[in-house]
Amino acid sequence: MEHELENPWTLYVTKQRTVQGFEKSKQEWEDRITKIHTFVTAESFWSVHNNLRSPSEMTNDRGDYYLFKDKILPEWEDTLNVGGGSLVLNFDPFKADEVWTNLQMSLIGNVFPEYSQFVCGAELAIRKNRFKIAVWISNVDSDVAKKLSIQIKSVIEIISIEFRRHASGDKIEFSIK
Ligand code: M7G
Repeated sequence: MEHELENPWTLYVTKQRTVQGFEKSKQEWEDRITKIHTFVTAESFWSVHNNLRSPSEMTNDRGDYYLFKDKILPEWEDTLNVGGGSLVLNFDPFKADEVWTNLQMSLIGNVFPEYSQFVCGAELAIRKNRFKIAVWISNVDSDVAKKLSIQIKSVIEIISIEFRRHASGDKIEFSIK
């Protein structure tokens, strides 16, 4: 018997920018996003996951994966992302594979049920010699974002979590060690 997920989740990849140096519109961003698959069962998630290269095998690449709830696009402009932000996980780079796998597993497995309604998706950005892993959340109070961060930190081996609203540039709203 297959295990149905609480929510369908969709995995996307992005194509890299062809032109550097100026802000891209929503349409241009959407043109860079390609949908890989929508998962409704844990088994279908694993069958795709097991066939993708892990972050540690992509250290010379550049690209992004987004695993988002089915009805939410991985873009700041989506209604559920407006006012929201990213909980950016800070971790030992040698643990990138397990952090990314465990984060995806805990989201699709609904490990944070009190906060799952505020979770929009997860992002893995691969840049030369650097990874960024983040959870995108909707427009919630700092306090809710902090409580979710503490739960994430209790199940995933990370060093700290920082919260940045999409619209606030690089400003850190809080950091939890
Ligand atoms: P990147 O390659 O992710 O940047 O591109 P990095 O190398 O600094 O990590 C970042 C650029 O992608 C932004 O400056 C935007 O032009 C575009 N971009 C990224 N996201 C997540 C969005 C989005 O949600 N909406 C729009 N319109 N553009 C985005």
